[in-house]
Amino acid sequence: MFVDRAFITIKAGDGGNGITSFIHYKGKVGGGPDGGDGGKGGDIVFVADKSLNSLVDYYYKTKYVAENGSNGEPKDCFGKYGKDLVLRVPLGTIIKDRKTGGIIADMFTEGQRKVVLVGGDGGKGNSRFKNSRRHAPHFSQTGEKTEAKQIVLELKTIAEVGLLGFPNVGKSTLLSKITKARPKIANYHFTTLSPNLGVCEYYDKQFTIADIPGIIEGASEGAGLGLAFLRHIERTRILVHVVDISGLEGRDAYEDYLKINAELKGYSKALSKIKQIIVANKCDVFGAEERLKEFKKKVGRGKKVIPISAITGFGIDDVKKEILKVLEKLPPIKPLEFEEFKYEKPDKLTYEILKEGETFVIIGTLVEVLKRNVVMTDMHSLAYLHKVLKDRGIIDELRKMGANEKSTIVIGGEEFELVD
Ligand SMILES: Nc1nc2c(ncn2[C@@H]2O[C@H](COP(=O)(O)OP(=O)(O)OP(=O)(O)O)[C@@H](O)[C@H]2O)c(=O)[nH]1
Ligand SMILES: [Mg+2]
Repeated sequence: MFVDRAFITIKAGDGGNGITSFIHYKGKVGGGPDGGDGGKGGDIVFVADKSLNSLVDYYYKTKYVAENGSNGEPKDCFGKYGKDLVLRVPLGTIIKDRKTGGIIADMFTEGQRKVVLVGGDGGKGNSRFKNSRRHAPHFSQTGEKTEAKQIVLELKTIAEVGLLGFPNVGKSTLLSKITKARPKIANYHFTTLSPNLGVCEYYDKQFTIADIPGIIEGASEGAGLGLAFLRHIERTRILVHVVDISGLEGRDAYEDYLKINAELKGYSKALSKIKQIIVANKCDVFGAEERLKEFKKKVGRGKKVIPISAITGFGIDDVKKEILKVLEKLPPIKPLEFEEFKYEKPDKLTYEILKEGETFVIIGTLVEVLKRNVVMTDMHSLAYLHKVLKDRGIIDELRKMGANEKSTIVIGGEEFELVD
C-alpha cells in the first residue's frame, strides 16, 4: 500500500526522578545525602532515508513514545538516560504540527536528522540540595514530564523531473527506458497507482525523474485518481508532458494536452508555471507522422515537440538531452522555505487564580514548575513555595480577590491556608 500522509502521536521520554538517600556507614547513622539525579528522557528524532518511498509504517502504527529516564540511585549515581526513539521517513517528508499546521521540518537530504521533541530533564537528587544551612535535605526533585504531540507526516517526493499525461500514454514505459526503475506497464488505464522514482544517468550527468498516475479531465473534481498525486511533482524543475500520438484510443493528442494543462492550473498556479517538455509518444504506430504534424501545428511554432517511441527506443536520447539542457539552466531544487515551528518547553511562568466560593485555585505553568520543585513534607521547601507566592504578588492578589485565613488555596492538588 502506498501512503503519502500519516497522522501520528509522538511523545519524548519523561525525565527520571532524583531520589532522596543518605550515606550508610556500617554501624553508623546520619551520613550525608547521596541521592543521585534522574536521567533525561529520550528524544523523538526523525531521520531521512532514501531507501524508503512510502509512509506506510506510520499508517499502521500511530503512537511513538521514547524511553523514560531512570530514577537516580544512592551513592550519587545518575539515573540512566532514556533511549532516543529514531523514526525513519522517506526523503521529501514534511513534518507538521497537526493543530496549527506549522512546518517543523522538511526532510530533504539523505541522513538528515531532526530532533522534534526533547526528552524531559531528570530531577535533582537530594545531595544537590545540600548547602551550609541545610545539611540533610529530605527531598529531591521529580523528573520533568513531557507532553504527547500530534503531528502530520506528508510526503512530497523530491525529483528534478516529473512525468505528466493521460493514462496509458506510455509514461511508465518511458521511465523504464531512461532509468533502472521497473514500474508496472500494461495496456489499460491507471496501471500506475502510486509514484515511481528513477535515476537517469547520461554520461557524467544524472537526474531523478518521478512517474505518477495518469490524469484525466475532471481530475480536480475527483475523476480517476484525482489530483492528489500531483503533490509528488510539485517540487520538480521540469515536467515531461507525454501525449499519445497514435490515436489508438480515439482521443486527440492536442485536446489531451489542453485538458491536462487546465487540470494543472486548477490544482496550483505554481505547478502550471513549471517548464514543460512536450513528448509525443507511440510514433511507431501507423499514421503517427500525419498526426504529429497536425499536433505540432496546433501547439504552435514556439513550442518544441520531441517525437519518440518509448517501445522501440526512437527519440529517447533526444528526451534525455533536452531534459539535461533545460535542467542546466535552472537552479537546483531547494528544500521548502518556511518559518520553523518548534515545540517549546513551557518557559514562561504563567498563572491564573480561579475563585469558587471560599476556594481559590491557582493554575498555570508556574504551578507545574512548583509541583516539581516543592516537597510538601519539607519545611524548607514549603518556605520556598511561600516566598515564590509572595515575591510574585500572588498573595496580594489573593487578598484582593477576597481570600482570608478561612479560605482554602489549592496549588497543584494540595490545599493550603493563606499566610502572609
Ligand atoms: N505502440 C506503442 N505502444 C506503447 C509505447 N509506449 C508505451 N506503449 C504501450 O502503451 C501501454 C501503456 O503504457 P504505460 O507505460 O503503462 O502507460 P502509462 O502512461 O504509464 O499508463 P498509466 O500508468 O495507466 O497512467 C502499454 O501497453 C505499453 O506497451 C510506444 O512507444 N508505442
Ligand atoms: Mg504508468
